[in-house]
Amino acid sequence: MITLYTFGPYFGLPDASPFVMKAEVLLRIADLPYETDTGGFNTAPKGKLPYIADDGAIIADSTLIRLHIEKKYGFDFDDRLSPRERSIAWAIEKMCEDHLYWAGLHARWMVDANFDKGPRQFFDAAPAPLRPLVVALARRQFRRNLWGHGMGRHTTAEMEELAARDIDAIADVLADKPYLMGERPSGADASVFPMMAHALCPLFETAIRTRAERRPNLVAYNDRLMAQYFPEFAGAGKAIV
Ligand SMILES: N[C@@H](CCC(=O)N[C@@H](CS)C(=O)NCC(=O)O)C(=O)O
Repeated sequence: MITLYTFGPYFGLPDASPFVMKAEVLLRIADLPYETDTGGFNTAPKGKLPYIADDGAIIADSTLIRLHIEKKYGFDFDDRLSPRERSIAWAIEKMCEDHLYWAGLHARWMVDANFDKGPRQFFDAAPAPLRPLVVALARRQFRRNLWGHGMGRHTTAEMEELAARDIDAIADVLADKPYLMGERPSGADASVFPMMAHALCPLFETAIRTRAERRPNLVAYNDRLMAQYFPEFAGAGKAIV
């Protein structure tokens, strides 16, 4: 049995991390049985979640998990796609993960109002006297990560403008199809849907959310895939505001 190490549900979403949601959707698309464990962060081999344990093998990183599933279980997530479509799907996925994600991270971790109703709760288990220090150190680390990536060097307005292009690109590629690349889910949906679920999370006030809400096909896509892959969370995000 595969064990998927997760953060667990937060903010009315199946997981605090879109990458963990991605790993879970990949496992569900491939129809592989798995269990989840929220106790693995401190021993995460790359200091991040998700990772999986599969029959003694540890695979850290959602995309490497995908490659593992493809190789070990002979499952091709993109079997219906042409080489050109596979390339478009890969490019959109990586735009989400390596560009849009970082703008969202800034909006959630660096904007006090969002941080206070969101990520601050990750530290609730820290001893009360130490908690302010732990929170400050974590936010400083995230600020450094944002700077290292490069997104954090932009002004808020610049980040929002860049993220808006991402949102519009996703909406335009999706168009009126049920899934990003057509009538059936492909590997990119495992990534793009969780990114949209996080972008559209009604708990947070962000320009990314506003931009995504302007695209009805994105909102419907998120609702549809949430109902398909995490039916227990369909509508849950709306209920927590
Ligand atoms: N490239 C990784 C990214 C995973 C990632 O960024 N995970 C974040 C949560 S969204 C994390 O665990 N961050 C913890 C930290 O940086 O301390 C993947 O695809 O799995």
